[in-house]
Amino acid sequence: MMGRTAYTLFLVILAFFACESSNKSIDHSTAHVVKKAITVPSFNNDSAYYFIKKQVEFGPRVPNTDPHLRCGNYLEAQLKRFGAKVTTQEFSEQAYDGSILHLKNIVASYNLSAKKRVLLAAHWDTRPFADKDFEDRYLPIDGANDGASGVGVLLEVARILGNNEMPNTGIDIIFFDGEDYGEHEDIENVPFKNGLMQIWWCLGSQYWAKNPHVPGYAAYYGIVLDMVGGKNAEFHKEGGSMQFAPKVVKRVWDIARSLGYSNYFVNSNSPGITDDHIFINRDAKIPTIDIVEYKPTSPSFYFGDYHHTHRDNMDIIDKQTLQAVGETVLFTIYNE
Ligand code: AHN
Ligand code: ZN
Repeated sequence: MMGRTAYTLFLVILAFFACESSNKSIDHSTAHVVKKAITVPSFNNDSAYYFIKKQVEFGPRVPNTDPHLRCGNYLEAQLKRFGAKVTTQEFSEQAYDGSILHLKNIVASYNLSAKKRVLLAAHWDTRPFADKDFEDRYLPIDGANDGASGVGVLLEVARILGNNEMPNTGIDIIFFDGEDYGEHEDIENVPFKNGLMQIWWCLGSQYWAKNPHVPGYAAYYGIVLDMVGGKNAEFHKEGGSMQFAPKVVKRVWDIARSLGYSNYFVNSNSPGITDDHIFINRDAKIPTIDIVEYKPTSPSFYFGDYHHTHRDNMDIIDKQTLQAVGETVLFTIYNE
């Protein structure tokens, strides 16, 4: 892997040659605009792993429970510690079972003066049951991968942003609530709401996309992380991402390949999935991709076999996967 110093040097040399070659064909008095070489800081997978473990230790982060409340406060406090401007959105939504969920989206903003912004997101709530398990199918899960992994990687990105030179763009990190409160597998007829078809998943992103934390908020593009910590995970080019943001998919997959992570960021397509990126694309109109473990080769309907079971715990979290995802995201935002 290229070290920090080597990478900066590489950029400087690249800039030098860029000027050299153009000098041959054009007037020497022409001023050259060379983008300032910013060193991409290193991603610490131990740190990301620790942030995942911390979340899991609160207990399942199911809306309307104490672990959910306490974990939300922890996330806010961490982001403030890492120098972000933190905005929260508290709102209530009806769930598929008629209960009212008290939800909170948490937004961390960096480089406030930058007009060109990139959005990074993950969901911080966890599934209230293990409906794809064979046992205890009505007990909540740890959600180490489904939930905590994306947040863990982005907390590490926030820590890095707070301690290093900023990228050229502004960065907004959003932790969405209420993503995983969709109907239990046993429910045969998905309930309607006010006579209308309703998607009971992704309640936080659905709310934010219609009520952004800053009125008229715009971003150049967005990246959602979901289930990004599994051992030997494969990320395929997901249908919704390809429909709404094919250029962003290409850019991220190209960067992953240049870093040697083609075994994780596989050059293959997978079907679309209902996840937070869909609403960011559809309602907030920000081209957004989903980096999600959802693979055509999986025997359990595209998902990993831990998905929505009690096996989704710290045992399946792998630091090498976290490194591949974290480094790819960091290089993407620092090269904008
Ligand atoms: C559906 O299963 C419809 N959506 C999955 C989105 C999801 C759930 N991501 C993580 N957990
Ligand atoms: Zn889930």
